[in-house]
Amino acid sequence: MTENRANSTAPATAPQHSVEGFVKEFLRELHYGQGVTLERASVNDQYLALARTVREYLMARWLETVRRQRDAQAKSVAYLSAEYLLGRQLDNALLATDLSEIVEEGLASLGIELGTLREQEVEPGLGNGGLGRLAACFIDSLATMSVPCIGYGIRYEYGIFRQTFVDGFQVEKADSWLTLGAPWEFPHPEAAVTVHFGGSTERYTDDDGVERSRWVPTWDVRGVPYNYMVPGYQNGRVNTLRLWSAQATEAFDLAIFNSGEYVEAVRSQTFAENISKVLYPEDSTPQGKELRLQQQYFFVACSIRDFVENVLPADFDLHNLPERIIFQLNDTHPVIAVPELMRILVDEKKWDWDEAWAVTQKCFAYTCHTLLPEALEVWPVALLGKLLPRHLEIIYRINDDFLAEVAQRYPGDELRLRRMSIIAEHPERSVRMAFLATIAGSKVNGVAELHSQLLRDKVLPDFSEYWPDKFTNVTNGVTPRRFVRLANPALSDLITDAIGPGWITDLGRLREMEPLADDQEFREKFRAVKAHNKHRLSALLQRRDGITLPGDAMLDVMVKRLHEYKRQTLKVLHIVSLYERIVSGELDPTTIPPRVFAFGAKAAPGYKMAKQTIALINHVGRVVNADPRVKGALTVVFPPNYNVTLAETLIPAADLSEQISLAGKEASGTGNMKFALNGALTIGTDDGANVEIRELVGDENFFLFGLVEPEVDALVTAGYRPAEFYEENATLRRAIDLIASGAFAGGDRTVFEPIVSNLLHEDRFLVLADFQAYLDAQDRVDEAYRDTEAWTRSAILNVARSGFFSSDRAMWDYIDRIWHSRPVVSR
Ligand code: GL4
Repeated sequence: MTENRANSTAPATAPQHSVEGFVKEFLRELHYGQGVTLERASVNDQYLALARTVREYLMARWLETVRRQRDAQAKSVAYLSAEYLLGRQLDNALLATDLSEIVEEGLASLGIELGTLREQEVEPGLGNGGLGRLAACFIDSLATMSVPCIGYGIRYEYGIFRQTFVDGFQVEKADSWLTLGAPWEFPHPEAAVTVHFGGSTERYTDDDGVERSRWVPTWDVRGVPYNYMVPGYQNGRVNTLRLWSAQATEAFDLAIFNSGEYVEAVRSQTFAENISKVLYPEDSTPQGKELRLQQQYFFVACSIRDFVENVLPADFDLHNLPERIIFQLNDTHPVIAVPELMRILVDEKKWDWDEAWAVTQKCFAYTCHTLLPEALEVWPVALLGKLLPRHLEIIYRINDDFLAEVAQRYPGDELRLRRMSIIAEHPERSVRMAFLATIAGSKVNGVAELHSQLLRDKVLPDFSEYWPDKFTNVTNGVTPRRFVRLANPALSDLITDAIGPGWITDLGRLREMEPLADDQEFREKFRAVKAHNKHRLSALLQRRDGITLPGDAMLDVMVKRLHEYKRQTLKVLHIVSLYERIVSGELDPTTIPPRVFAFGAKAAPGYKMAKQTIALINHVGRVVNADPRVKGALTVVFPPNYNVTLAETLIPAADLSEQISLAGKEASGTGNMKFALNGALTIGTDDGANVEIRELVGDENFFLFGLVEPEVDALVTAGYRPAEFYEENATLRRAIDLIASGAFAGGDRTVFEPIVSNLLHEDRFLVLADFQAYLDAQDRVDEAYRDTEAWTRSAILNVARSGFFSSDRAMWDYIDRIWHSRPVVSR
């Protein structure tokens, strides 16, 4: 289905919402869609037929949603994101259509277990971590809120790599998520768009005698759109996610082929298709590679053209564009969309520059997702000029005009001009994409209160001084559908029994549970839910990885990308320290609550320190788990390939959520929200959204530790010397020495030497400075956990007070503060 301009015919009718209706349709799909009989159908056949059947239930709603939105001429959000970490689709679609029970029963009547088919789905891992998952949560919320939105992105043939461990070291495998069929996508080759690259620009005089520039590109690719349904929760709405796949404009050169040079003949095809071949597995550290810039331009050029030519009516006056669209830039990855829209308006539509700029500025808004300086994208001028010469010219002009304005406001302030220029001169001449986004965007937002403040004060201070009103905050959120209702059915039932089902679309209503924290019977039920979720996790890990979890232990979980600033190393030091204190006889293991330490983390394939840390966790785990002296007290598990699917079972089982990044480094975090909503208590620093979680759940229900951002700043400015902490703290010294001794590497001192020496001599993220505070906080955790009733009370309050972290709320904030769009409710 494309949102083309043809008059909509009457929408199709969905199959009957009954067991009978479902079974009939399912068998029809099996027979005529898959071409097999029930007897001969493989599990994959059954899964594909099921997915297509469920899809049919959504189809009429999809067509209807598109029609309504078009008729209403409503303002749409175009969410431009290089990543969408969607997770599995089947369950979400069943939930949206309220079909779960019907399907379960219908399949059972055919002797098929829904659970088996569910397991067949490979999740589309088209994102790295928080940023990509956030995009998926946002489009879920907008659909549920009936707000018109098109998600635009890239249909990577290979998503985030599949992680395996070989001798504890990460080994990456290609993620072939499309191999067994892709029943959720709708390719539209007929709606393909051509995108140009390379070449040069030239000056010419147009028919009206006006001097103009134009782009003379040298090569092109086709972007083929693949549509995905984004169903709202039981509201009859289905929005669209449109991902672009790159194809060659000409399949191959027949002349070369005929001369027998087969490989050479398809070279251009391979070249073009490479653009959407694979997701860059970097998170918070962009790769300044040409292919990445190609990906970025490819998908935004396709998306803008699609919106202007296919979504808007043919006679639409683009001067009114800001009334119909807001392009939300998900970090800097899609920022090249700014000069692209200018190019369309100025070069193709022949508008005046100022006229085009006035419209463009109203069409974009920019979300920054980081604070790490190395994560702020810059493109070398040489590279950008080679790939997109006209865009570079446009960027120069935007910069000249902007700097002229600044010079007027601050006469003689040369330094300021240099600081604010889109073009950086050192270490090489390059384009600062965050500056371009800030200058072009109608609004700039950070993703948690603290982050937005640091963004204003530290990352873009000149800009926030220049445009104080441009800057705002929208604290991130997560979708309660996937991360509570689907991931935690037992808790969902308990909540619904207590306060009714309204919380699923109005998460603030969880507050109504607060008094139940004091109800002993309710607390017992709540504990039963946790125990049930632990069993469910235990069964999954057994099946998936052959990992056995001990029966009754505190589940302490740290899941997130492996990054030094997130400080998985601090967690390891805690475990090693406990282990060392037990085996040295200092600590009696029977005096602490038994704990399972669970990790999940992928490291960027080129990030050596991160990969070493993964190996260290695995090696520590191996030694600890095999040592009878700590048996029962300490267990370390690290299931490979942490992804959305695993998160959905792991998070609901957790007792303790580890959010221990160095203050001032984690922009927001969203895992932290998922844990709190599922009744885990947080041990965390004053960082990102942890700050707001703590404010909401209350100090007494949160384990805070560590330096605060100004202290971090002061310590670093004064000259931080980690070795001093090592020398002054015997517990820390013994833990580090144990690692250095090779105890976790079969006596080999060299294996983890880089980690040890990094900690002692560099320690960019102040692990050693926060070590003692972290241990003290962990002691408080142990103490609190011993009081089962009080712990449960805190856990319930975490759930009840975390409703703010719904992505629905985040979307309302975007609407209020940035987009000024509204739901389409009329018929
Ligand atoms: C991230 C931040 O690191 C993370 O704190 C934040 O929650 C997320 C969504 O806003 O964006 N930025 C990058 S890059 N990857 C992320 O996960």
